[in-house]
Amino acid sequence: MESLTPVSYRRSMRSVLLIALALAACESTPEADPRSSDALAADAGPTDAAPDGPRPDAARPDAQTPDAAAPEPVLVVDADFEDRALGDACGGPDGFDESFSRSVRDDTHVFRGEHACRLGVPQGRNGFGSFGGIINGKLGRLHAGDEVWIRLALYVPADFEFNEGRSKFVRLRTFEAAGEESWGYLDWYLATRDDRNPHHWIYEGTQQWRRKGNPAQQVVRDAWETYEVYYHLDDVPVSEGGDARIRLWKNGELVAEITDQRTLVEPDGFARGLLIFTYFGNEGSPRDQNLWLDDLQVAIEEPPLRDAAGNPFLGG
Ligand SMILES: [Ca+2]
Repeated sequence: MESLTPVSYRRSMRSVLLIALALAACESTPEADPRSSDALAADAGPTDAAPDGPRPDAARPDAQTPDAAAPEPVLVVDADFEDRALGDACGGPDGFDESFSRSVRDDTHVFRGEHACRLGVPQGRNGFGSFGGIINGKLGRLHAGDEVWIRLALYVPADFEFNEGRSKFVRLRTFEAAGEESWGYLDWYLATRDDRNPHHWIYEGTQQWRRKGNPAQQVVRDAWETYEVYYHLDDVPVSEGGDARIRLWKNGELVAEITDQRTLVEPDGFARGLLIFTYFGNEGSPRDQNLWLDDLQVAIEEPPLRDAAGNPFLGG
C-alpha cells in the first residue's frame, strides 16, 4: 500500500472534506443533518464521505447518545473457551497460555456461551501439571504502579472434595528486578473448611496470612459464582504512604480490602504469571474429580464498572 506524505495526506483529506461538504449541500431537507459544516469538517474522512457509507454518528466510536451501551472494559485476557472444539484443551487465544493436562473444553456446566473449561485432578495426585492453567504471555510483566483486575466464574459441584487445608486458587507470581529469583506468589486461597473466614490470602514475599470473608461468602456448590481480585503493585503499602492495595470480591460483593500489605518486595520487582489452581494439595486428590471455570478476564486499565463502595472492578 502506497504511503502518503504529510502534504499528500492533507491534500487527500481536503478532497474528502470537499466531497463531504458537497454531499451535505445535496441533502434535500435542511434538518437531514443539523450539524454545522465545522462539525462535518472535524470528522470528515473516507468512511464518512462515502455516499452509501454509514451515517457519521453511527461510525464514530465516541458518539454520545442517550441509549449508548455501557462502556466495555479493556481486557488483556478474555478466556471464554468458545473458539475451539468441545474436548479440546483449554489453551489458545480464548484460554490459558499453558493449559494443564486435565483442562478441557466442556459443556456440562457453562457460565456463558457454549463452553466452559473443565478442570480435573486425578486420584492420588497433587494436581501440578494436570489441575488448572497458566496465563503468562497475554499478561506480560507488571511493575510498581501497575494495577490489575482478575475475574473468573467458577462452578464447584456438590461432590468436589477440596484438600484438608486450604486450596491454592488465584496466584500471581512476583520476581526480583533481575527476574532470576521469584519472591513468591500473591495468593488467594479457598478455605472451604474455615467456617468463619472462607477466603485466605497471603503474599509469600511477606508471609502473613490474612483470613477474610464471612460464613455467607463460603463457596456455594452446584452454582456459578464469580471471584475477582485487584492488585495495585508497589513495595510500600497504602498504610505506609505507598500504593500497594488488595481487594477481593465474590459475586460482585467486596470480601476484603487490604491496605497494610506490600505487593512487591522491591521497587524494581515485577509480577508475571497468573496461575489458576495448578495445585490440589500435598495429600493428593481422594479421587478423579472436576470443577468448571469460565470467563477468565484480566484488565490492566481501570474498568468502567464500580462496586457498591465506588471501587472500579470488572464485576459480574
Ligand atoms: Ca464460555
